[in-house]
Amino acid sequence: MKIGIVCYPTYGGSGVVATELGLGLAQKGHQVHFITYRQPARLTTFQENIYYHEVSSADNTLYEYPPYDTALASKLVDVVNFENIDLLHVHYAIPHAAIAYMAKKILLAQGRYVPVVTTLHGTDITLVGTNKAFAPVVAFSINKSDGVTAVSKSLERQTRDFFQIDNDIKVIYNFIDFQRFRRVNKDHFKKAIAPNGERIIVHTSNFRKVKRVGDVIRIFQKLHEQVPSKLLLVGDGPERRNLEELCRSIHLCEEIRFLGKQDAVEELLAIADLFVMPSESESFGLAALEAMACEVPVISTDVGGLPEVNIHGKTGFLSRLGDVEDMAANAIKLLRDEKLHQEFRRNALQQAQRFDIAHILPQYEAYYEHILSHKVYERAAKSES
Ligand code: GMT
Repeated sequence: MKIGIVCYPTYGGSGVVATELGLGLAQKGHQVHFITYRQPARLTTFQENIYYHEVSSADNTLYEYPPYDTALASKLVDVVNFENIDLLHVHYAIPHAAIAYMAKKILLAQGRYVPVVTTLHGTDITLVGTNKAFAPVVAFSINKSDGVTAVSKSLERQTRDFFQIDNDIKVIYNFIDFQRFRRVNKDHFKKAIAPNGERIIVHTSNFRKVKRVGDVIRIFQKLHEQVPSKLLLVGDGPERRNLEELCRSIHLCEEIRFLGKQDAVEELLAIADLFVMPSESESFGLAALEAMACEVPVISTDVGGLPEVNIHGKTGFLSRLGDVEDMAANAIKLLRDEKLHQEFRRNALQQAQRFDIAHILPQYEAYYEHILSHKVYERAAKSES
């Protein structure tokens, strides 16, 4: 198959999933064309069957906002025609599914039908989606997609709750590549971070408000009173400054390290004893899955798709949003009981294996085949003409 992938090329979960999916499909012999405004963060080396088409908005002083939507739609039309793309897979309802719809209509006017599969990742539905002003565009783009997938059952439910959806939504979970995310021995590194055998707690995110990194620090503060430990904060984002202030105000700067954006997250997870994700909203929680694949138990909230990934009392613990006391108590319980901790480590790996890319990738392939199959394809083409 020749597949065009549109995504945000940043470090965020949706960009990671889209890029890893494309790389996996290319390894299986499909031809994959990434169409984005920047080279995706995880698309670093040359790979057979992978193509990259950069979308550049016109640099025109006439406009306050460069017309990205028009630039992307034009690029899609061009790439689909020139590369003979069979199917477009766009990640995020807005703006990508909406733009893909425009490209599809233009191509249709030229006598060519290209089906569009949209994957919903969360923020487009739960946060942006709740902004009423965007709702008509989100609902329209979902309903007009030839196929729609969501990364968890929870996200599928929320999408139906928020919007008037008359299209099918197939749940295809996010996945993990065990070639990369697995526990490896990094003892020398662990010694450098925790010279006295302290426990290592890790949090990774883009430090947006919704991630509640302040709660991570509060949980750590309570844990640190009882268990010698260090906290590694990986990532960067709008809350960073406030978080640094918080660390200073509670005098824990020596114990908490801000590591910024890291490419080799798996090396940090290899030395972690616990991963903390106290998010306010999380459609799936890919970062938690990455931790679990490295045998790191997870302390998280019970929001969104997190209970589908982190199993309470088995791979970690779930708490209500904002319940810092409970999350800290769970962390202490786990880190004080070595037998329990080891058991949770094993369970975390076992649960992560359910999301092995080797199981999930064929689900996408089968879904593409289904969309391309005559029945679905012709019906959609008819309704669009
Ligand atoms: O969580 C973020 O801020 C990034 C966001 C994104 O769009 O990249 O992540 C969303 O998609 C990920 C991949 O499907 C999910 O693992 C995250 O749970 C989801 N984030 C939210 O729902 C807040």
